[in-house]
Amino acid sequence: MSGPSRRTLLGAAPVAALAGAAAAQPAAPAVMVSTWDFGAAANAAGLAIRATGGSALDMVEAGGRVAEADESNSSVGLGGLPDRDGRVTLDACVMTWAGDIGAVCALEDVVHAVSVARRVMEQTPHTMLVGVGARTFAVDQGFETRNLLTPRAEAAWRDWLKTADYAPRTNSENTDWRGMPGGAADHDTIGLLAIDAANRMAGACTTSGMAFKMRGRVGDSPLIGAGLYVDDEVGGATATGVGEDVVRVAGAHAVVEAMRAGLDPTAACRRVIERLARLRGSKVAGSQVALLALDKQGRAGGFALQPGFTFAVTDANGQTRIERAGALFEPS
Ligand code: SD4
Repeated sequence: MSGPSRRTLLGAAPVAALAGAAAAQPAAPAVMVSTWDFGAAANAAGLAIRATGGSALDMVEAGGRVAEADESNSSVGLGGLPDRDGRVTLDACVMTWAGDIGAVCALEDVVHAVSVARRVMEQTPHTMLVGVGARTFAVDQGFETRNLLTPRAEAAWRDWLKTADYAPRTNSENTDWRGMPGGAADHDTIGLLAIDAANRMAGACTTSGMAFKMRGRVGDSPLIGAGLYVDDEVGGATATGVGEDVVRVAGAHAVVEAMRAGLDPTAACRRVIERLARLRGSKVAGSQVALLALDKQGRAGGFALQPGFTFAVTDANGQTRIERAGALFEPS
């Protein structure tokens, strides 16, 4: 992948430019960031909500819903690739400036997992619901059910069954994955962080998880502290990539704590990626983990194990740029 996907360039104006990891121009403070090229469309939805007085929570929920409704992306919501039993199961969470949190894991038959996670936060005494209980709750709350397995995702699953080789592919979010739906515009987990007009931050993360995972497997995305963390005094962080490795370092929380200690978002993400590499050595040599952070000053930054991680950064005027994160295993 050498630039933003064609769909991003065509479909999500105004995307200013693909900035290098060390972009020279001073950027306006960001008010919303999201993972991957796909984040541009999500940020546009979030900024529209912000302009009408919506909260940071409304912004990230709106952005997450864009990704969930887009059946051309193969790992969020509708059209997500299934587990190895052919079931699409969704994981999502939200976190607000006030430390309110909600999450769902292994949710089936409901497109907008991020909204169900929000409802868990707002309507229950709990912070997480899983599996059948999450689905029952969603139905009780009035969410519609439908089959999330699209013909393309089913075909990809049937193709995968021929080898049943479980091998997560680096940067499948942005790159062609032969035999997979989505092609050049394929995307994966979306993590979102936003600051509203009242200067409050919230975050969300939503995914169908790793393609062809074991039934019942949950990654980092719905886990507060791993896939997402927000601290309104400092900033927030979110993660994408191989969830098992994100969880090992409590990725998002570790990034926020590094920012609290004084690092800027890029350096904070880098510190946690380096920590993961020290911890796991050659075991992460072939995997992708990418971290994205936004601090309360509106500085955005990311860092990854492998090159290829991109993220969308949007300012208060709605101007979006796609940035390419630096990586630990950047070829020299
Ligand atoms: C997971 N972190 O379920 C997710 C997958 C992902 O980009 O982010 N892919 O492990």
